[in-house]
Amino acid sequence: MREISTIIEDVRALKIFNSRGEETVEVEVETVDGLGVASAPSGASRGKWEAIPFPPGGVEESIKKVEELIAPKLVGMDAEDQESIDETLREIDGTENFGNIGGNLAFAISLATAEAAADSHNLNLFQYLGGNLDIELPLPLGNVLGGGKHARGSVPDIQEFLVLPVGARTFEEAAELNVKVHRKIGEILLKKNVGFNGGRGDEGAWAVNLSNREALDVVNQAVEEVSDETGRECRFGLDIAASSIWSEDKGVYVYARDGVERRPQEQLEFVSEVIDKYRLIYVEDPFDEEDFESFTELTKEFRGKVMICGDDLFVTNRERLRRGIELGAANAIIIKVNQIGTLTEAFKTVKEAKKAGYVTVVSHRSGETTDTKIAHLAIGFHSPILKSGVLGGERIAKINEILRIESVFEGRTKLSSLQIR
Ligand code: 2PG
Ligand code: MG
Repeated sequence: MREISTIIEDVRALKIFNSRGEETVEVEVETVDGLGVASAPSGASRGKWEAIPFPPGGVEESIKKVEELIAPKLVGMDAEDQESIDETLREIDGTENFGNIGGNLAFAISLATAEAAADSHNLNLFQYLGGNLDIELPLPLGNVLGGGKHARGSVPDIQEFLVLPVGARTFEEAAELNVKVHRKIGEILLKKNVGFNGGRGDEGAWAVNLSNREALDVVNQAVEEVSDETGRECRFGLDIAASSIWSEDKGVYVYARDGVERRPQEQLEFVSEVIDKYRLIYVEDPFDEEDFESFTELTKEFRGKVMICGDDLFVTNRERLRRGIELGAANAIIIKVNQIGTLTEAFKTVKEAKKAGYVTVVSHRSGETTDTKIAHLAIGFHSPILKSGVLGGERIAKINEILRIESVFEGRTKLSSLQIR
């Protein structure tokens, strides 16, 4: 019998649209024996230190670069040699932040390559990345109510209110609990006289005219009621996405919906008070992306109990994570491969984070496609949490993929156990 070949035969790129209707790129990598297809998501609340999504000429320029520069180099290379592929992308680009070919293009090529290698061996991507014996499924962290840059009009300034079904025993149960909380919030909002008409933001979370405090109360009520009704504990958390509300000029966080401004010290007090009052289990980006010091203060206060998570703070970048680890700035990290550009670099960041006892949270972006690879990354990286939406085709695609895996590999999967250090 002929040996399986993972040698790359073709790399193609195509312009497609994401869930916000923005242009993005889909890449196909073909090996002798397999095919990988990956498309790139895009953020709205992007970190300052992220890779540049596309070069100045946009998606068209990225595609042209695939044809002229990238495909000729990658064809003939081995898709299994992920590190060399990713290094080659770095070399072709020649900048620190993928300013030349675009971080989103690098992401799509890197992941399509991994999938092509997996497919050549007839393996699922998660098996190829993270083994087959011990299949740990992540807890879904689900966006149920939101505002900030992910919604329009008069909405809370806090970008995301996120439910975490900590009492679930299986992934199926966890996914169901998140849907129940989302639905429950809809019911509570209908009863309140707030002009609610079922509007949702970019990630399928309810977008409604509430103050930040009112939103906290509503989500808290829904989480408590669902926990009581099901006998399974749900908790919740926030992505404050504080860089989006930070005014560098004034030195304050601007809560426009509430007509309130908070200096960093006041922000620290506000976040601490909210964590205590609502028993939050998770807080992402509570401060501006440059304010490692405030992150450190907050983490000191809640270590071992609450996940203080860096997204814009770390941008999946190992150097920034190292600084955070030295300072004790967080105990959890968002992993978005397109923030850094390649699978190899994201994996190195994950490894470093785990070594330091951080909870890794593999995450979607606000502009998504129906690509399900982040579900495989979360499992393959043994990440305790997958941050995804609860509703919307492009969000539920990830959840459904894990449901399929849980069903197909019945008896060999377990829900990840969360340890907050
Ligand atoms: C975030 C993400 C995803 P965006 O801030 O965590 O929820 O948003 O993709 O817009 O950066
Ligand atoms: Mg975030």
